[in-house]
Amino acid sequence: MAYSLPHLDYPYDALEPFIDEETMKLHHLGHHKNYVDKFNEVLEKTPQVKDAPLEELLSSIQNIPVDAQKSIRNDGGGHYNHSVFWKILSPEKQEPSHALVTALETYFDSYEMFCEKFSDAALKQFGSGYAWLTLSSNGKLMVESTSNQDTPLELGRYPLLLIDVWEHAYYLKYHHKRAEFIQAFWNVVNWVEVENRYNTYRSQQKSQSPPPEEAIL
Ligand code: MN3
Repeated sequence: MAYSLPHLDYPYDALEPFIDEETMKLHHLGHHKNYVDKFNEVLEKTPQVKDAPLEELLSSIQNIPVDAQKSIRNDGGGHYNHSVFWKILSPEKQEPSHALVTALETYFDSYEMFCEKFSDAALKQFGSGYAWLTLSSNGKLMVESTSNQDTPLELGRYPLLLIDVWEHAYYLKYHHKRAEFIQAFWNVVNWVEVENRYNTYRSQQKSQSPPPEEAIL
C-alpha cells in the first residue's frame, strides 16, 4: 500500500506568528509531499520491503538491499521525520506535565537545561538536519542531532521531540537567523504528544526483552 501525505491537525496559519503560513504550506505540500512521492517510487522498485512498517524499515535499514538503502534513508526518513514533526507542533501554548519534567530532570538536571541543550544541538547542527529528544534502548532520555533525513531509529533510539533545521523550515520568515526560529519553536511544542510518545515507547520497551548489551552486563 502506498504512503500518502498526512493531514495536519491544524490549519496552515495556526502556528503564526512563530511559524508562518507560507512556510507551513510549502513545507507540507511541497517538501513533505516530494518525500512521500519519491519514497513510494523506491518501494515500487523494492517489493521485498514494500509492506514493512515504516519504523521497522528505518530501524533495520542495514538489512535493505544496498541499492535502495540511500533512497529509503532519505525519502522514507523524510516522510517519517516530517510526519512526526507535524504531530509535535501545537497551535495552543502548552507546558510539559510534572511527570515529563521529572523525567527530563533525571537526565538534564533541569527542564531549562534540557531546553538549552536541545536548542544548542539545533543551532550547531551543521547544514541540513534535525535536533532530537530521544529515548535510548535502555530507557534513557538523550539530546542529539542528525544530518539530512537520517532518523534516530537507525541508531536504536525512539524520537520523542524534534526540530527541523533545514533552511526550508524557517528561511522565508527568519532568513539566516536559525537561533530566532529555535527560540520561537518552544511556543508551539505539543507536550501532550511528546509525553504520549514517551509513554508508548516506554511501555513497548518494558514488554520487550532487554537489548543484548544489557543482557551481557
Ligand atoms: Mn523539512
